[in-house]
Amino acid sequence: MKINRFTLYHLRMPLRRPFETSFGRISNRDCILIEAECENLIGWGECVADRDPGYSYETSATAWHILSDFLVPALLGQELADAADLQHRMGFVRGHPMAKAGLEMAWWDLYGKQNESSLSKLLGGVRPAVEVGVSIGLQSSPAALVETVAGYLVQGYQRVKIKIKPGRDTGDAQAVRTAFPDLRLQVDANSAYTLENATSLLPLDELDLLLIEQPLAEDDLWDHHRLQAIFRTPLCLDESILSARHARQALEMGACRVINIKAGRVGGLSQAVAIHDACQARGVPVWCGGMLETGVGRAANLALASLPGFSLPGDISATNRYYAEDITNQRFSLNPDSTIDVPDAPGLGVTVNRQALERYTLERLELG
Ligand code: OSB
Ligand code: MG
Repeated sequence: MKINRFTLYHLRMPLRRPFETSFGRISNRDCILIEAECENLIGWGECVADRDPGYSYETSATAWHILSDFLVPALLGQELADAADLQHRMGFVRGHPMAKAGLEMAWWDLYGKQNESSLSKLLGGVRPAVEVGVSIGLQSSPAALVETVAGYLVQGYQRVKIKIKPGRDTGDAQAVRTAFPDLRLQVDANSAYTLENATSLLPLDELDLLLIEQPLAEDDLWDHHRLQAIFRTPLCLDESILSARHARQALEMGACRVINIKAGRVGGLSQAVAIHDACQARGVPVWCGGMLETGVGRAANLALASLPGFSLPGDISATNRYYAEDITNQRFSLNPDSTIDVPDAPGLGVTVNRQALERYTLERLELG
C-alpha cells in the first residue's frame, strides 16, 4: 500500500460535561484526526494526544510537529507492506507513541477497506459486542458523585470507574460502595500518589474493588511492586506501560496484576495486540482503556476490545456520554447488557461527517 496524501486536522470538541482527573479538568477535548489517501480509498486515524501534557508528555501540538515534520514525510509514497513495516519506518523517532498510533490506525483502516475485512477480524477479534463501563471524573462532593453514578446505572452501565486524588479517594469510593453494594467498581489515580502517601489508600482494600489503576508515577514500576505487595486488590497499570517489554517487566516484577491497554499510549494497534497476547499467555486480564475518543478512535477501541483476552469491561462508553455531536456518521450506543456492538464494516467501519469535522477543526494541513 502506498499513501500519497495525508491530511491532518487539529480538532477541539466540546464535551457534554467537563471531565476532571487528578491532573486537571477539561471542557473540550483536542485530538488530531489523520486522513490517509491510497488510490481511491480513504483511511482515518485518531491521534489521542490532548491539548495539555497532563496524562503524558505528548500534546496535540507536539504530535502535530512530530507528524508533519518527521513521521508523515517518512511514510509518504512508500510501499507499506504491513503494520510492522510501518512501525519500522517510524522507528527513527524516539517516543511519541500517540503520534505513531494515529498513523497506524489510518493504515489499518485503509488495509481493511482494501481487503474488505473489519478491523476486529484483522486483529483476531472473537466477539460481536464488548462489555463496557463508564469512567467518571471527580465530582464536587461524594454525594454528587453518588448521584452521577446512579445516573449512569440507569442508562445501563454495569461497571463504573471513578477518578481519585489525594483527599478525594477513600471517602468517594466508600460513598459509592455504600450506595451500590454490588456494583463492579474500580478507581483510577492517574499517578497522583507516592509510595509514602499511598498508604492512605489502604481502606480501599476493604471495598471489593475490581482494581486500583495507576496510583504511582508512570516511571515507577518498582514502587508499584512494593505497593502491590501490601494490597489484596489488584493494581492495574495504565501510564506505566508503553510497550510489550514494559508489560512483561511489570508482570515479572509483580508491579501489577492487570493491564489497561490503550493503542495510543503504546504506539499503535499492533503493539496493543502484542501486549494482549503476552498477557493472555500468562493468564493476566487486560481491558481496553479510553482517551475520550471521537467515533474514529472509539471504533478502533471496540475492535481491539473484541480480542479474547479482554476479559474486563473497557472504558468505551456510548457516544452520548461524551459528545452531543460526533464527527462520525455512526454513533455508538449502549445495549441493555452493558455492551457496545463492534463495527463489522471494512476497516474501522465508520464514515466521517465532513461538515461536523469542519465545525471542530482548528487547523488543517495537507501533506503530499
Ligand atoms: O486514565 O484512563 C485514563 C481519559 C483521558 C486520559 C486518561 C484517562 C481517561 C479516562 C476516560 O479515564 C476513559 C474514556 O471514557 O474514554
Ligand atoms: Mg487511567
